[in-house]
Amino acid sequence: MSFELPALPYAYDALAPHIDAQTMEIHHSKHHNGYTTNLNAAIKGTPLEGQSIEDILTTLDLDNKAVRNNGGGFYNHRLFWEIMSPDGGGAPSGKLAAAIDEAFGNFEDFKSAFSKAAATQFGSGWAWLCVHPGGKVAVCASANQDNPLMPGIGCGGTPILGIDVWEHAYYLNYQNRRPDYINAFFNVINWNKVEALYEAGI
Ligand code: MN3
Repeated sequence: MSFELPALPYAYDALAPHIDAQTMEIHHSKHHNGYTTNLNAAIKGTPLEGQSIEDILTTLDLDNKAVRNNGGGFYNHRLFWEIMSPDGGGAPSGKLAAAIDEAFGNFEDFKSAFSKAAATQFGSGWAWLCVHPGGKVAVCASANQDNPLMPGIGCGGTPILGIDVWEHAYYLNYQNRRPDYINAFFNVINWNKVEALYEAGI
């Protein structure tokens, strides 16, 4: 029983012009595929083999670099594909919208906080919107393929939205203009999915 690269829920060119087809194809078929293959190799024959990715990450020994990097990479990209859609954009509604308003004041201030976390993450990493027990939401960022499920990385909760700010996620189309990529990402956020993850994580 090993982890499998999940199929994208849309075509490689579906998110263009916000995220271009070549970036999506390389990102999914090379990068995500590599994390998946390397995760399987790292857990093979160990007590982690057969566990869910969530269980592996929430009990992770941060010194286990192979599982930290590749388990994080497997989980992070799987979430990333799901929370984007060619029909995305706009703003959340319902309980998630209320939680965002409570935490940030309004959607625009949330967008600013999330965008700042993504823009100022030094080097490779991710920015996240997480839900905490009781339903509060918060923004944080993590380095490399770390994510909020991992204990002790200084960014916690259950991730319901994440943006990959590794250069491989945007450099072909945006070069060094990470803020332009972050702005474009908001045009493809699948808020229906993020809301469902919020409801499941309350
Ligand atoms: Mn990536």
